[in-house]
Amino acid sequence: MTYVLHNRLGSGGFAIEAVLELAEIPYRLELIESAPGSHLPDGAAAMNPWRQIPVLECPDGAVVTETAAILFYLAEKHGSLREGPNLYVEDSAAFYRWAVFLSVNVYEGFLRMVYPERYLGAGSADVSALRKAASARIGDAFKLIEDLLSETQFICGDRMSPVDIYCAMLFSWHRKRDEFPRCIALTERVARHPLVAPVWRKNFDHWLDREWADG
Ligand SMILES: N[C@@H](CCC(=O)N[C@@H](CS)C(=O)NCC(=O)O)C(=O)O
Repeated sequence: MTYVLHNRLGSGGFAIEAVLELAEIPYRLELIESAPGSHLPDGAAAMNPWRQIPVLECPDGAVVTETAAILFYLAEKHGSLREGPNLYVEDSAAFYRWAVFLSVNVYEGFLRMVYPERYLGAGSADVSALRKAASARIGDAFKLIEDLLSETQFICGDRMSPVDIYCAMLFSWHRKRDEFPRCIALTERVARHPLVAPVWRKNFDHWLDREWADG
């Protein structure tokens, strides 16, 4: 049995698929037919009661959800995520720290923007205030990453790690990019990597800016 990655095009499973490619780990992709930004169909609850993707089914039958947890799990099982030719974790404290940081502050922020009804009390109409605050908070988080990238080329050092792939995906979803030139450069490096570019195009070309992967 091999890994089975459940995703839908344009969604968070991109980061896992790109990492599996870079780490040269065999997997099968199961795509859910659903538009990015919509709710997942009822059947999704069978694999993850929280009804979110990505979901990774492992060869031993384990099921892992939550993007950061999937990255940690794969890094524990496969040296090619930590010390491989395409991915390298120079600083494991940074790896754990920034992967969780991205999950709780950035990914969760996007969910506030996309699914505001989940975060507002019943009857509240202040969707635009919530979206504005979430976008500002996401910007604050990217400012920290931007500052970090003034010292190293990538988030965990001078080599690309799984956390860079995760960050590039999230940054490509952010609309206010001009003040983050280092995050732009990081995203371009990730999107244009020969092993990542086909996955990037497959996921994002139809609804996000094309320029990242076209280089
Ligand atoms: N905390 C989760 C968030 C995953 C997530 O929000 N996935 C989105 C797709 S990008 C999703 O499943 N959306 C459907 C929904 O929330 O109903 C993670 O880090 O993996």
